[in-house]
Amino acid sequence: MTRSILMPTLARIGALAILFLAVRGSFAEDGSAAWLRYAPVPAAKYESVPSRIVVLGDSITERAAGAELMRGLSSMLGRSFAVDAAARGIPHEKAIVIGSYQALGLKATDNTQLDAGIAEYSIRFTHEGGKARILIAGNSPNAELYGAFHLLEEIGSTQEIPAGETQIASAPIRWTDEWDNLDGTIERGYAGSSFFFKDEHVLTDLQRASDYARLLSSVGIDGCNVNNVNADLDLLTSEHLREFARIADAFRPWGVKLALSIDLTAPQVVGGLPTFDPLDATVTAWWKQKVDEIYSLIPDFGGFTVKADSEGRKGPAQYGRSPADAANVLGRALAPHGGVVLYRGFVYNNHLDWRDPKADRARAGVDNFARFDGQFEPNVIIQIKEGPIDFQAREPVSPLFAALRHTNMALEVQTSQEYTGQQRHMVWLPSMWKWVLDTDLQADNRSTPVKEIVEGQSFPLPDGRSRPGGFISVTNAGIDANWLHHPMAMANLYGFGKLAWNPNQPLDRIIDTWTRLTWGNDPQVDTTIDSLQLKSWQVYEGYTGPNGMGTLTNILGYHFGPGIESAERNGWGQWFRGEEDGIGMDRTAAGTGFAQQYPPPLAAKYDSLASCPDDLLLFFHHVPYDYKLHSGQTLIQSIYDTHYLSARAAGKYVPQWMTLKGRIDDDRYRQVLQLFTYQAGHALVWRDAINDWFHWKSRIADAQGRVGRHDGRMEAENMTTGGYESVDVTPWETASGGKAVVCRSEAGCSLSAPINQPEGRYDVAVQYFDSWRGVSKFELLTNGKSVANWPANDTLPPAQFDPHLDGQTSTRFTVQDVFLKPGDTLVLKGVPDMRGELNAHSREQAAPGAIDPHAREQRDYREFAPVDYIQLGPNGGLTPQD
Ligand code: GCV
Repeated sequence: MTRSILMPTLARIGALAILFLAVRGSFAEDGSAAWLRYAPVPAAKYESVPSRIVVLGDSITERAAGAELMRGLSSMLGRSFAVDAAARGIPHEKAIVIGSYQALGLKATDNTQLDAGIAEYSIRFTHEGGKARILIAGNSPNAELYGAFHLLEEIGSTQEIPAGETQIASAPIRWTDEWDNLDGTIERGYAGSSFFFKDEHVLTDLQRASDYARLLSSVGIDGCNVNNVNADLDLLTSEHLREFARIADAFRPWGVKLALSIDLTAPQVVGGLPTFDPLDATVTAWWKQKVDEIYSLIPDFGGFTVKADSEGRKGPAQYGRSPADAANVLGRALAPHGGVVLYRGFVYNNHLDWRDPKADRARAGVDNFARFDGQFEPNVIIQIKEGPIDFQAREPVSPLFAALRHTNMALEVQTSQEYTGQQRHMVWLPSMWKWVLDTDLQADNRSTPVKEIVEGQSFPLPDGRSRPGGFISVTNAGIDANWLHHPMAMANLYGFGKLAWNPNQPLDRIIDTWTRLTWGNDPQVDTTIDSLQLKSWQVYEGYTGPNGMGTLTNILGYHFGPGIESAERNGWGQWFRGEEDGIGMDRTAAGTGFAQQYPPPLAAKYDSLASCPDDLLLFFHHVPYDYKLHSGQTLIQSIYDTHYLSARAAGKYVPQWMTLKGRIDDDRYRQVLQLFTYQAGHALVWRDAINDWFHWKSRIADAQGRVGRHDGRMEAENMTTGGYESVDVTPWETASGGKAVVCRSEAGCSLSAPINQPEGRYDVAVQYFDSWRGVSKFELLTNGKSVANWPANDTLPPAQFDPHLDGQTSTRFTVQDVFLKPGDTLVLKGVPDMRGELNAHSREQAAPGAIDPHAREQRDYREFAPVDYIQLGPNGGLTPQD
C-alpha cells in the first residue's frame, strides 16, 4: 500500500518548515492508492520545481494541500521538499506558493454568470533568471487543494507544468452517493462491505473514509452522501447523528461535505409524531429542529437526498402532497445553514399493468415532476437518472431534463456497475456519460445539451445567473483494498470527477491521464490500456442487450448475468415486448406516447422509424425481426453478428493484456488477467444466451450458421457420467442445451468422453457454475492422468446469495496446451461442497439489491460441482476460445 510511504499527519505540520524525505522503493500494489500512487517520473524534467512549498492560508484544507504537494512531489521527484505552513507572505526566493487569489495578488475570473460558490483555481509557472516560482491560487481552500492536485497530476503524467492555466468547476454539486446501510452492507455494492458502517454504528476507525475523501477531492468531488437512498428508518436519531459527525470530521481536511439520505417518515419513526405529512405544522417544526441539531454537530453539512414514493418508500403521495411540498419543507429547514435537498426524480410505480399497451415506466419522470416545475425552493435540486429506466447499457436520455425549465437539476449516473457487469466486466462508463452529456435535447428549438442543462446554463435563474445544479455518481466503494474490486473500474470514478468538473474534457485525455497515474508512463502500457478502456462500453453493449432493449440482465435477481424474459410480464415495467411478430416497446404517439415527452425535434426523430437511431430502435419501436436497419442489415442478423463480434473483442482483452506482462507490477497484472479471463468467458455466456433466445423467438436462422452450432462442444448431460445427474437450467438460454449436471455425492462424480478430434494440442474449456458460498473442486484428466485442477471459488457478485445455476453463476476454466489424439479419454472429476446447511435460514440481511431488501429466504448453500459443457478449441487460441 502506498499509505506506507511516510506522510506526516496534518496535525504535525506546523508553522515551521518540515523536511520531508521521500521514502522510495517497492511497495505492494494493492490498488488502494488508485491514481494517487505518485510513482517516480523522470526527475530531470522537473528539476526547476522549487523544493520549498509555502502555504499562505491556515485552514485545515489548505494545510492538506501543502502536505499533499510535499507527499506527491517528494515521491515522484525523489528529493526532499519542505512545507512552510501558514506563512506570512509571498517569499522572494524560489517556491511553490499556494493561497487565495487575494493573498497571491491575483484576480479570479470576473464572471457575473457564475454562482459565487463555484470553485476556481489558477496555476502560474514563472521561471526567470533561475528563480522558478509556481503560484497556485484558489477562490476557496477547496479550490486551492484542487489546484495542488492538478499540479501533481500534470507532473505524474509527465506533462509540462502549466505556465498559466485557470480552471473553473462546471457546477456547484459534484457529489458521490454511496448506498451503504447502517448494518455494513451496500446495496448494489460490488467491492465488499461498508467502510463507514457496521452493526448499526459508524466504524471506530475512519481512516479509509478519510482516504476516500482524499481520492474524491483529487478529482474535484466535494460532497459525499454516505448512506443508501433506501435509508435506514431510524437514521436521524441523535445517537446516529453524533456518530455521523465523526465521518464529517474525517472528510473535512479534503473539503468533502457529508450528506445523508433520509426517509420522509422520520418525523413519525424517529420523532414519534402521529404523521409525517410534510404540510403538518408539527412535521415542519420537527424537520427544522432536526436540521438545526445536525448543523450544531456538523457545521458544513451538505444536505439531504430523498427517495420517496418509489420502490416501496413512503412519500408525500400518502397525504395527497406533491414532491414540491415535501422537498420544500426540507429546503426551508436547510436554507439558513446553506444546505441543499437532492430530491430524486426516480419516482415510478413498480406495479404497472403489463397488459396495458399505454402503460410505460419510462414516462414516470415527466408525468410525476413536470407539473411542479417552478414550485421548488431555490435550494432544492431534482436529481435525475441519466435515462428514463435505470442505468441500462443504453437508454435515451431522460426527457425530464428538458421538461423542467424553472427548476434546478442534477444528473445521476452510476459508477457502481449495477447493470454493466458489476465490476467483474471492464466497462468504461465515461464513454456513455459523455454521450448523455452531449445529447442535445433541443428545447425551444435551440441547443440545450444535457451538460448545459445540469450546469444550470440552459434555463438560468431570472437574474441571468446559472441555476445551481450538477453531477452525482452512485459509486458504492467498499472495503476491497482497491475500492471497486476491478482495477480498471476506478477509471470510472476518476472519469466521473473529471466530467463533473468539466463535461467538455476529451475522453482520450481523461483516460490517458488516469492510465499514466494508475499504471505508469510506459507508452506501450498506456496505449494498450487506453484503447481497451475506450472501446469497452461498446463491447459490453454489443454482447448484452441490443438496439436499446435494455441490458437484458436478470432484473428479478441480481442484475448481473443474462435473464432475458425476467423483464417481461411483471409490474417492474422494463418490458421490451418480444413477441412472435416482432420486438420492441412502441413508445411512439401511437404507442405509449413517451417519445412525445421530448421537445418536438427529438420527439419527431424518435417517433419516426426513418430517423430513429439503430442503437435506440427497440426502445421506441416494435418491429419485425427481419426489419432492415439503417446499416442495411436485418435486425436479427445484426444482433447475431454484433454478439459474435463483441464477445470476440472481449476475449481479445486477455492476449492484449498479456503483452504487458513485466511492464507493470505482478499483483495487479495477475488480478486483471483473472478478471479479463472471467469476462471473456462470461461474454460467451451472454452471447449464447441472447443469440439462442432470439433464434428461438424469431425462428430466423443465422445467415452465417453459427447460432446453435458449437463445434468441439461436449454437453455435460450427454457425456458418460459417474454419479452426475442431469438438471434443467432456468432460464433455459443460460446453459448450453438448457441443461447442466450436478453431483450430490460427497465422494464426487465424473464425466467422461472419448476424443474423436485429430491428434494435436488443444485448449480445453470447462463451463461450470460457481456460487460463492461453496467451493467445489474440479480436476481434468486425460487417459487417467491429471492435467489441471482448480477450486470453484470465483467472487461473482450475485453468487454469495444466489445458489441458482444460471447466467449469473456460469463461468469457465480453460486448460491450455492439452495433447489429445483419437481414442483418448477426457475425464472431468467434480467434488461438491456439501458444507452449507440444506435450506438454512439466512440470518444475514437479504442480498444487496434484492427486490425486497428485507426479505429473508430459505437458501441452500451447498454447491454440487455443476457443469454445463466442455469445449475443445485450437491450442493457443488463448483463453477462452469460442
Ligand atoms: C437504491 C434500482 C436499483 C435499486 C436502487 C434504485 C434507486 O431500482 O436496483 O437497488 O435502490 O434503483 O436508484 O433508488
